[in-house]
Amino acid sequence: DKIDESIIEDINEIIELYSNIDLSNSFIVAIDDSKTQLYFIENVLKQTKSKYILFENPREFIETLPHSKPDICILDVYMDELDGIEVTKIIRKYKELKNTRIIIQTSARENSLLRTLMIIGADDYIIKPYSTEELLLKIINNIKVKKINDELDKINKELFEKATTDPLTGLYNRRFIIEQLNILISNYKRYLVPFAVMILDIDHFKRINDTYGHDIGDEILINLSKILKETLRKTDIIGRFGGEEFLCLIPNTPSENLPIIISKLLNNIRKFKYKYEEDEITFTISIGCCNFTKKYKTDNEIIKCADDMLYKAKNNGRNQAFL
Ligand code: GH3
Ligand code: MG
Ligand code: MG
Ligand code: MG
Repeated sequence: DKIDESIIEDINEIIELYSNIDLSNSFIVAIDDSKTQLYFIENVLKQTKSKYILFENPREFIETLPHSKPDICILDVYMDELDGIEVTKIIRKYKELKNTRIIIQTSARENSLLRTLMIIGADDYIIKPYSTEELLLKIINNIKVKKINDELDKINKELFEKATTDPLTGLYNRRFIIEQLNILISNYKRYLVPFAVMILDIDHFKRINDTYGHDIGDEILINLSKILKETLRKTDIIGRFGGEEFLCLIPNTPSENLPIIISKLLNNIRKFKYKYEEDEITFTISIGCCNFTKKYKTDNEIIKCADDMLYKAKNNGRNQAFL
């Protein structure tokens, strides 16, 4: 049915009817060097109840990035300080703003301009002069797309985490760590980027389970994971390989630095105490470590090398490393 304008005067009613979305949580930014145009846009934004900020100077807007995270940027093309094309390019450099919708307003429908807009990653355009309803329609539709894209990102992130993470410790799981190992192997073959593979295993872990129970065993695994994260670098890839065995990939570390990292790790674990009733539970680990070199062809070969070293460490009395 045709909606009679006289019946629906309140813009919010239109928004609700048309979109079923609440714009009050949306954040919209408009950048235009013309005060009159900004005033017009403000009148529309005010009625949507969204949060908004207006900028006459595009540079002042750029300074708020990427923290300000607008849902929509309404940008004028021609501005003295910095044109809408340049502003769009800057927004698109921030990966945290990849879903921010960019609506360009222009007074000419030039194909060369439209082509440029597509190339630089603008999402939409609106021809000046436009009406309140035109701008409103653009805002509502772009907010819808923004929300859908945010939702998809969230789902993807959750799926990725599920597929790559060990639920008990939050470390990477075996599958992901093997994938990463193969990436490092390719990088080594192509660019000779060095890396080391380290396998570590808790000594006599069965005793901890037998003495204190499986749940306390789990706590020890969680605490060991924390120590690994704290001791190794952010660029190191730490995974739970299975049971009480962990695999760490250490890229870009000269082999002479490996003993330093390893002794730091062994020390931090020796110092650790888990308080349980009257007891203080301690544990040790054994480590096998290998640098990747030309003599290895596959992931299995380098893992076997680290495993052989681990075996030596165990046989030599545990609580130590072989490399
Ligand atoms: P070693 O020094 O030779 O490594 O002795 P160990 O006792 O650590 O080795 P073993 O392989 O005999 O036992 C490993 C134990 O780890 C047995 C198993 O029940 C326990 N384990 C494996 N996964 C988990 C887990 O997720 N939680 C707990 N609590 N225990 C686990
Ligand atoms: Mg202008
Ligand atoms: Mg063990
Ligand atoms: Mg084991």
